[in-house]
Amino acid sequence: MISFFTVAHALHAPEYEFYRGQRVPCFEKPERATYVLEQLRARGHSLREPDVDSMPVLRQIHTARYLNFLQTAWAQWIALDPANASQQPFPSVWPVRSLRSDVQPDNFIAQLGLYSMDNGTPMAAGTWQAAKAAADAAASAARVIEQGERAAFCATRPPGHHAGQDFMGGYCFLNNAAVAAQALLNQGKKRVAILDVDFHHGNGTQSIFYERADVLFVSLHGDPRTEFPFYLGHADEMGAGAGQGFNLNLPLPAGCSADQWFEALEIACTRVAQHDPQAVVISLGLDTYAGDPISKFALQTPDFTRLGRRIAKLGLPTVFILEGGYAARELGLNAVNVLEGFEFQAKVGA
Ligand code: SP5
Ligand code: ZN
Repeated sequence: MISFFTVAHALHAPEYEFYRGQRVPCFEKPERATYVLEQLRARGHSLREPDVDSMPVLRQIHTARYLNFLQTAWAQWIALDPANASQQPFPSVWPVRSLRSDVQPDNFIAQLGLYSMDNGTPMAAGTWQAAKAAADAAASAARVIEQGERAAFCATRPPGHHAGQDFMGGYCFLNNAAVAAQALLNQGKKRVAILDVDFHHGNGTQSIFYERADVLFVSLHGDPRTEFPFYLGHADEMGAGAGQGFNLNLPLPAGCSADQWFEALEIACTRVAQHDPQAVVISLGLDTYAGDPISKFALQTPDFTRLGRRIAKLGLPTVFILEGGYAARELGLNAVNVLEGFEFQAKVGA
């Protein structure tokens, strides 16, 4: 399968995030992509640069004022004080219930709060360029599917599934999985499914498609009662309006076994098949790995091969998009195991 990669990811390299009030090194770091690239090369996978401009699709997924903010954020930050070039901006105030989010403040930090769900999504000088390149990869992956490829993988960062229509969060800025799904629909496909297997609930993707029946969203993840993103991802969220019944959340207790996880995957895949989609997008978070430093599931490296095989059994054109996964060194191994499990099963037949 074709894997999309670009060195532009490295332009997003903030130094630190906050943990219990302290600055700690970022978990979502450039080495993540490097290790995936190394494994792809070592195991003979073909690599391609993104070659589709995602801007038209980004405008279908995100609001104009949010896209404008992201593109101009760093310049605004530097304009406040040239010394800010070596500092990271963080939001400090948010428009929660009863405060207005319809009026964009002039103050940059207030804008940052308006467009952020957390203080855990640091920006750097090249964040827009890196996030845009990852979205371009998602659009490029959709195009090769249109051209007849069975599957494609985006070995990209920053991730995307926490980013909503008009906000960043959880290390995410642009929703790459949503871009892939929308690009597949733009080709004339009538129904697409997104299967999100990241440890964390893909709140951004869910909310983008919550009132739509053309994109089914299915997610298995750590129970939001105890796990990030905390405020979305419960089992009773089933879609609204035209999208009623087209959202399925399978929250699992932190610390659950790999067996329990694969049982939930079976339910997820059954629902995807029932949707009868013309393509599936996999939000491929690998933070379900037992050795992940911020997550609490128990998958081992061979389990990722099994995951790839189960996805192939759906028998659908498939776009894989890298989301989380913070055991950087093992990330490459686990990611490529999913791809090779998929390819093996696709070859022997569903
Ligand atoms: C894409 C993705 O996986 N985003 C996850 C965002 C999680 N943000 C909260 C991180 C909290 C880190 N806690 C550190 C625990 C160290 N023991
Ligand atoms: Zn995650």
